[in-house]
Amino acid sequence: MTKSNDIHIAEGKKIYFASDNHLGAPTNEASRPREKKFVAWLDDIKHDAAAIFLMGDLFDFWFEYKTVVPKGFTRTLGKLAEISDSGIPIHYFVGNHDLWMNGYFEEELGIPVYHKPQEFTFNKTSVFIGHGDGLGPGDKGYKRMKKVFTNPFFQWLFKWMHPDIGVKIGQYMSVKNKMISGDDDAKFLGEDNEWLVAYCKRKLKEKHSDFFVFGHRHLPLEIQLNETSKYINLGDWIQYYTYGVFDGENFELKTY
Ligand SMILES: [Mn+2]
Repeated sequence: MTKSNDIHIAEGKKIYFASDNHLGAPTNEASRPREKKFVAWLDDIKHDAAAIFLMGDLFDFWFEYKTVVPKGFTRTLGKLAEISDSGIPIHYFVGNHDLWMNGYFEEELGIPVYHKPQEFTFNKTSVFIGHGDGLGPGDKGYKRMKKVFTNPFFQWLFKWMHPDIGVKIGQYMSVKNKMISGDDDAKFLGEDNEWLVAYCKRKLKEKHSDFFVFGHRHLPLEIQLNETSKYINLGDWIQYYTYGVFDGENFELKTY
């Protein structure tokens, strides 16, 4: 398992990014066509991928018990295993819908899982990467909920519920109640009101990054932050089927 934040892109290779598949929403069956499309995309990109970044909310709800994980998503997990086993590094950033990961991706798939944003260097380009939830100003209700969701005691309590009940509650909170989602499916608020733009601009005052790449907004966005820094939002695999590609020089947002 590669856990270096320094990735070399060989000639002709690329780094791919995708986020917000929300597999399982509204049901496993209903999201199956989206899952198949995603697996076909993985199959296409594996030929020239130097690395793959999956940036959260792959699952609409995911919770790992000590010996149990939720049913479903077999095609995705199988494809990720195949690609990872072939030696292509995959990096996973948890989203607000699947932050309850606890070793399964590492052990089963050889995929490192990050719970916080990280800066990576691709050749000479610095890229700040994260799911994007709970960053910047606003979304106070979600930030309050996130404290509960990430609290070890509440996680421990939840774990003791029978998984058939626990996962049902999780799915309910995710699909119907929107308690887990927060503001993540809002419309474009304008550059001055996009809280991830505000977050990036604040970060830039401390340290330069060439690119900031996030998911979570479900909106494909490319916003120039200053002359040398750009914020990219990856969109989603529900409405847009967008993904990011970095070839060592240029970052492009494409549609599958
Ligand atoms: Mn999200």
